[in-house]
Amino acid sequence: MAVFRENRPMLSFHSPRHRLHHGHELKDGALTPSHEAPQRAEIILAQLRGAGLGEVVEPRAYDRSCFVAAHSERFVHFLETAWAQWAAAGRTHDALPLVWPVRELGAGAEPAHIDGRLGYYAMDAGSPITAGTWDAVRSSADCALGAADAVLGGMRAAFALCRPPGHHAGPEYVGGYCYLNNAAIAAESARRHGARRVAIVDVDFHHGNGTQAIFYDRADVFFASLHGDPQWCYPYFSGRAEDRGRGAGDRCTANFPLPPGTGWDAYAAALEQALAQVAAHAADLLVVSLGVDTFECDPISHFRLRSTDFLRLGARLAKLRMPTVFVMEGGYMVDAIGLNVVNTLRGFEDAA
Ligand code: FKS
Ligand code: ZN
Repeated sequence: MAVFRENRPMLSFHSPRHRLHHGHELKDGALTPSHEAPQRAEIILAQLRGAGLGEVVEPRAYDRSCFVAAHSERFVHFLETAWAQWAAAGRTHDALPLVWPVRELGAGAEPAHIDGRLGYYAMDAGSPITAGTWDAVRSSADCALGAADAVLGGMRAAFALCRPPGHHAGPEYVGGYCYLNNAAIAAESARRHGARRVAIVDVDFHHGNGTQAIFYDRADVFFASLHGDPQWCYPYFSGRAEDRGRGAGDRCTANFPLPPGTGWDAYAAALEQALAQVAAHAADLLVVSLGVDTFECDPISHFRLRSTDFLRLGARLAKLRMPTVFVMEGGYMVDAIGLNVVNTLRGFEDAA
């Protein structure tokens, strides 16, 4: 049973540098400003400040070795250098991949040309790289590391207002608006600072394929995800109930694919099962990949949670009685994104 050394309200982490990243995505074949836009974080921040949930602070800058803990060295080097190489080739629009090493094309050696490197380190064309992307991405991971430090230092809970999000980013690839896997970086940091076991619960509408991949072989980090069934929902190629971990990590991954149209009752039933497994794993620290794109009005997702359901979600997570790091992932209905995030945190705090 975890012991909380402090009983102060939660602490939140936010960096204004997220604004340096504002890219485009291919939507129905046309290049348009991404749904993953700066106003998402601005609206969450405004609601958070008005909610009386504790202080919002800027994280310190962490060393790149904290990112390499969850990703490969060469991948982090790619993120650091991609824009400069793209710009040196005379390009001015967002850097996007257009060719991928699928199946027998294999994952041979990393090409030298920027077009080859972009495809080598991406699962899709959903993570544009712009001039300010790397700065924003680093600041997002810093938020997750700051929140992990706060909880490791004895706080009951902390919220990392990460932007861009992270849970689709794998050991060596970007994808689905994600670059560095903030939740995985927080979990790794917790492990390195003394947590023997960590549990990650991913409640974003989309499967956290990147987080799953990073810990798939490991027993020290348990990963559970509730998400839209990949038969019908992005990222299509991961998140099946049969995928339960490998080797030492066998049974340390739990996936709950749910049909489009899922509302609170069916969602809550799956959540019970997921959290029973989290409790059985007896972790020292909980990381919640918090996406609020499960909201009924989300423009790109297909669950039907209401704003008040997020209060219940938060309260149920609090019942685990674990030190908890909330890491922001998705949510695209900007009119409600702040309310839905704050409701989750308030539900947690009120039940704590
Ligand atoms: C469906 C197109 C799907 C990509 C969706 C990415 C979702 C990202 C996310 C994250 F948390 F990472 F931000 N496009 N018509 O919400 O999972
Ligand atoms: Zn999502």
